[in-house]
Amino acid sequence: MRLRTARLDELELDLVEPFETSFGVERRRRFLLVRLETTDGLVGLGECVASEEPLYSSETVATAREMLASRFLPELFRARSLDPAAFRGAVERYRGHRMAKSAIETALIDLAAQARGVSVATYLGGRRRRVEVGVSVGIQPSVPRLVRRVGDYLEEGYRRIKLKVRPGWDERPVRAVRAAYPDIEIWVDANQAYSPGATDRIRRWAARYGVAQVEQPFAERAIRAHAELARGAPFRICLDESIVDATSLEDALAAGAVTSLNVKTGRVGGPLVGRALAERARRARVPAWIGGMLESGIGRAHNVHLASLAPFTLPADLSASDRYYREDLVDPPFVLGPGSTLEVPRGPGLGVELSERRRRRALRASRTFRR
Ligand code: OSB
Ligand code: MG
Repeated sequence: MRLRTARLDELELDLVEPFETSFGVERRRRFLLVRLETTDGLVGLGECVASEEPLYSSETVATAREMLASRFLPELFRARSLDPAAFRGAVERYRGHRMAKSAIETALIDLAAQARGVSVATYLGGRRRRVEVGVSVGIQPSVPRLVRRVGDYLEEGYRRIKLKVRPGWDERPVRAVRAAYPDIEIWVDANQAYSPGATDRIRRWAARYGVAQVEQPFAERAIRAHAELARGAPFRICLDESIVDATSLEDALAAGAVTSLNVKTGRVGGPLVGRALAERARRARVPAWIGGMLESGIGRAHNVHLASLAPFTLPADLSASDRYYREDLVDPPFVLGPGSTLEVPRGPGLGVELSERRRRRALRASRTFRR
């Protein structure tokens, strides 16, 4: 099996509502889709989670497009095999650009699973048929609006609520949500918005309102500050942006800075590394879970397959398609099932179909590469 063509689509989808975090507001998502077609007619798909602006991380749609076109796709055309692990090895010497690498690795995993006639989940070693999920709720225009929004999601069936927080939008909204819903599981995510001086205040309000998990309050490199907050805390400290590879996880574990691991395949360079990090965390008794980047159905499908693996024990940031987009790119769309779960598609490969009509409608640019 060799690569015949690679296509890089740039798509744009409107979000059903703006998503506000400590680093900005997103109203639509512009992203790259990688489509690999083999000489024997198989098609593998991968989504790149880089955003237009370098706010969550330094990668952007433009840097990913450039690295895919000039380095990673040429590397793949030269390769003697389309094995995902072989590709990983071939691009390891290029530093960073993990989201771009992951877009190809996911497409290769889709191909490899199809070649074996199994689902991506089975290919990766996943056994669950349904994965538990929650919802990530952006910063809202007012506290009453937030409480209503959370109420809507609970009514839809989501059981775990993650609130985006930042200085000035933390204690008040968390207190109000806790007062309105005394028994729900509340997580918060600050996307690096606090300075270490805020440690005592965060510890106080998070403990008082029964927050189960505080995600990435401090800067990506601030391992000591996260360890300080974790000391004796009655909630988990989750690292997202800080963990980009095996070394950063090892250092965070040794420092006691991480008691919950968010795995995003884009951030760590692909599902193979993501799986290894979750297994490493499990040996340290640190639970892992799958994070989200507002993916379309292609990226979501990859994430749902990965979430079916044993070490991912906490509910994922993977909501139903209609929480993000009016019309998802895939058929069938993801819908919320019993017990706040999404069903793992049965495959082969991703087990969902890319709608050609909706792809065309969302398409802004496209480039095809041939051997
Ligand atoms: O930090 O988890 C994050 C979305 C974009 C960028 C960063 C994050 C998020 C989310 C959304 O929290 C999770 C989802 O896709 O539902
Ligand atoms: Mg996060």
